[in-house]
Amino acid sequence: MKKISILLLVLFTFTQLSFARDSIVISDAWVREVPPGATVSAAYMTIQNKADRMDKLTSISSDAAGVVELHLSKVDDNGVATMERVQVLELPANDKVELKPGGMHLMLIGLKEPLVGKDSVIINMDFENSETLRIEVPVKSLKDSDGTHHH
Ligand SMILES: [Cu+2]
Repeated sequence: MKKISILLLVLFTFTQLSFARDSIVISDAWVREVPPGATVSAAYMTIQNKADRMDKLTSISSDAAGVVELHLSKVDDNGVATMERVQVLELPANDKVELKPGGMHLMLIGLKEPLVGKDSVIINMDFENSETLRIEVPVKSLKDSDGTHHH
C-alpha cells in the first residue's frame, strides 16, 4: 500500500512539472465584503510564481466590477493613508507576492451588484508568461473581518 502511494506521488509530481500552465498558483484569495451601496472593494491573495523565469501580472478584470486595478496602500509623511496604482506587478521566479490589507491589493471599482450575500466573485488575471487565470474568490463577510480567523 505504501509503495503505491509513493508511486502515485511521483506520478503526480511529474505531471505537475510537465505543465507550464501551473506555474502561477493563487492561494488565500478573498474579497472584502462592503455594505450595500458601496461602489468599491478590494481583493487580497498570495500569488506564487513556480516557474524558473520572472513573470508579470499585466491586467485584471472581474465579472463583479467595471474595472479592476492593482493598488499599493501607503501611509505618507503626515500619517495619511493613500493608494497609488501599480501598472504591472512583477513576479520573481520561484517566489511569491502577497496582496494583503495595508499593502498591495486588487481594487474592484464600480461594483455591479452588492457583495453582501454573494459567496464569491470571479477574477480574471492575465500574465506575460503564463495562461490567463480565471479564479473564484470567496467574499469574506463583514462579520468575519475583525482580524480573527474562523474555521
Ligand atoms: Cu485601492
